[in-house]
Amino acid sequence: MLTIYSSDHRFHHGVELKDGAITESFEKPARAETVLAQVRATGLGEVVGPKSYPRSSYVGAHSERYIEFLAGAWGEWTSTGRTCQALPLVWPVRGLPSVELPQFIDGKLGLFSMDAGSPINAGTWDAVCSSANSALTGIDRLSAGMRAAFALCRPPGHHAGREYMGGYCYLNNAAIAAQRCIEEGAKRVAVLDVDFHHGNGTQDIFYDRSDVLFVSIHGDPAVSYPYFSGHADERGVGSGEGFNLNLPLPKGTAINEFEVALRQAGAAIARHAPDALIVSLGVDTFEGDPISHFRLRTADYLRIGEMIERLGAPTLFVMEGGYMVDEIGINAVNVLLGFEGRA
Ligand code: OKP
Ligand code: ZN
Repeated sequence: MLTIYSSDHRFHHGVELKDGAITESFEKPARAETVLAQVRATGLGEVVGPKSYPRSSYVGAHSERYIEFLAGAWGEWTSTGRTCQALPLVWPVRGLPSVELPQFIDGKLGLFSMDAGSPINAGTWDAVCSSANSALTGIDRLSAGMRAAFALCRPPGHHAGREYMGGYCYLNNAAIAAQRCIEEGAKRVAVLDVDFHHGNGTQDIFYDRSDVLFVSIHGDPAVSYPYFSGHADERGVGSGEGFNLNLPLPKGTAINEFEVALRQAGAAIARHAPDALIVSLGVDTFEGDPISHFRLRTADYLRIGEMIERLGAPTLFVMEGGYMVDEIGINAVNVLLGFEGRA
């Protein structure tokens, strides 16, 4: 399987507010390096860099003013004399009367974010573009007839909504790829999100649309981030009603129950009969993951890959989360090996 990877991801290395203290983010450069090392060690296939794409390729999944904000945020932040990473600290929550675009960067950071989980530093925008471009390069290969490809994206994307960043995410790589696929003539696309966390951003972007089916298996939002999205009764709106399927699972879920959900997801995807399938591939469902609480084991990821292959669609895997740095490479690549029948 072809892998698309750019070392530009290293330009982004964030901080994280954890338990009230500033620490190094779990979402760190070593994650992508570990996955790449495993791609090479297993001989998964060729590794190529992403093509470059104009900024307008991100519009559609996102709004133009959000893209403009992201591209300019570091410059606006540092022009005020600050040198540390930019983080939002105020949000337009329910009841506050204005959602007008503020002029000052601190206000923009709040308007365009769901949490303080997406810090911006000098290299963030370049890294974020390389990540989205990897997904775009992957979808273009599928359009050219390739059966499957792996976009080794970092930073991840599935928490980023049409107009907001959050949860380590800035541009929604999977959604940007799905949108391009539709613009290139696909009638129907499905996005299957198997990351531990609900893909609230992807849901947000396609919630009112019937052309892109979104299916997510994740930790129950009653007890897991992002808390305010991911419940089973979120089914889509307007013509998108019935084209959003959330399958929340309890803490401690292991492969047997995960597989039941994956079969249900597969049935919904088969009914949609997509021209392409995009998999938001997070491996923070692993038993050793430091921020999640499912109980999947390394061999289980082979099985997940096999089940996804049986759906029969041209498939783009897009890397999302997974924070057990020593295992993330093996677990992610196991999905791809399982897909290729190399279990
Ligand atoms: C990104 B991805 C939990 C804090 C949650 C954000 C998690 C973002 C996960 N103590 N912080 O879906 O893997
Ligand atoms: Zn996750």
